[in-house]
Amino acid sequence: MPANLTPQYHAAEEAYRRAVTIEEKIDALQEMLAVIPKHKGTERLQGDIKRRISKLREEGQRKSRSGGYNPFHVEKQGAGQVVLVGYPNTGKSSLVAALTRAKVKIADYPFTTAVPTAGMMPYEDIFIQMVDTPPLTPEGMPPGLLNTLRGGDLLLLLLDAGSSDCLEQLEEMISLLRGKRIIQAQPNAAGSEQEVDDPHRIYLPYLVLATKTDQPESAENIQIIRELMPHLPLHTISTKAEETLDLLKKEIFNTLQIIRIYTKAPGKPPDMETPFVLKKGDTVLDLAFNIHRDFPNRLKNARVWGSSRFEGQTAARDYILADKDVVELNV
Ligand SMILES: Nc1nc2c(ncn2[C@@H]2O[C@H](COP(=O)(O)OP(=O)(O)OP(=O)(O)O)[C@@H](O)[C@H]2O)c(=O)[nH]1
Ligand SMILES: [Mg+2]
Repeated sequence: MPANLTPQYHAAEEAYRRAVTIEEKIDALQEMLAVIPKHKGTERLQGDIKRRISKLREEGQRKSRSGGYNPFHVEKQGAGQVVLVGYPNTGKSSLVAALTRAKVKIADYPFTTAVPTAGMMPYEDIFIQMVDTPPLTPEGMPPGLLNTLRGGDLLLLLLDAGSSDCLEQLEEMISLLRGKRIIQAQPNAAGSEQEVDDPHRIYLPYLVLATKTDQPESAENIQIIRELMPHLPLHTISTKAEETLDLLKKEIFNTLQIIRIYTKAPGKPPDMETPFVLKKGDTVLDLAFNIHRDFPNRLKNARVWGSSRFEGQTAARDYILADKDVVELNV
């Protein structure tokens, strides 16, 4: 008998495939079970889903009994999580050391880093989390790293611009990450539609960093990459040149698509110390949600300084905020 699976079922199945943690997997499987058409044709599939749920539950219980420590799970902190990825010796740990206070090991031999290590990078008045990772190889990636990458908000693909096989490494790395459906295909040409690998998938944004540009061979390699892949989001850095790191920080902030909002109480000066960090496109209502779950119910109106036409303009709940706006929420 044909199973006649519905779009809701396929959506839940897709969520299952995307799920990273045990909890997310169980949630998605339960949803699949809830929406699966209940007839003889799906009995085996229903049994299979139930078995998978109970196996995951056992796994979860085992993990929590043993403390559940997973070094490849990096708890998110700060305004965004940026995960570095690349072949051995490309300078991942050096970059994290240059941008944060994380204690990472740097060495001129490969496979120095064994597990992810996170540090916080100050950017103006916020902190962005930078995650150093163990290296990729042409054969693939260490078990667990896939989950670290999927958890990030932005990937930095590092490439040793001074090495003779850097173009090969770049192509292999992109094809490996595309194969794992973490990043999407390159745009074909300026302004053209992006090739869609899978419309249901959430791909991570990424920047390609050509590192060690203080090395003489790097200029030629970078020129070749620029000619061959003109649409690659390519940036060049050297941990020995502070100005390249400053530009990188700005680029990371822009690519994360976040905005900082400062709040003020009526009749009081704004708190310019600790901004709320929201996503580009977020509204007054999103800000209210961020402050307190039931704030939106009590919200009467808001006043905005910064992006509004005039200072202190009254703004509706759906007013789209901009970076560095000051907002007064009135209840
Ligand atoms: N000249 C130069 N050397 C660099 C730069 N960045 C890193 N290096 C050197 O490159 C070597 C490898 O650096 P790491 O930061 O350990 O590289 P990694 O990518 O973390 O290496 P794995 O942990 O093995 O994957 C070290 O000898 C660094 O000193 C740079 O910008 N310029
Ligand atoms: Mg390292």
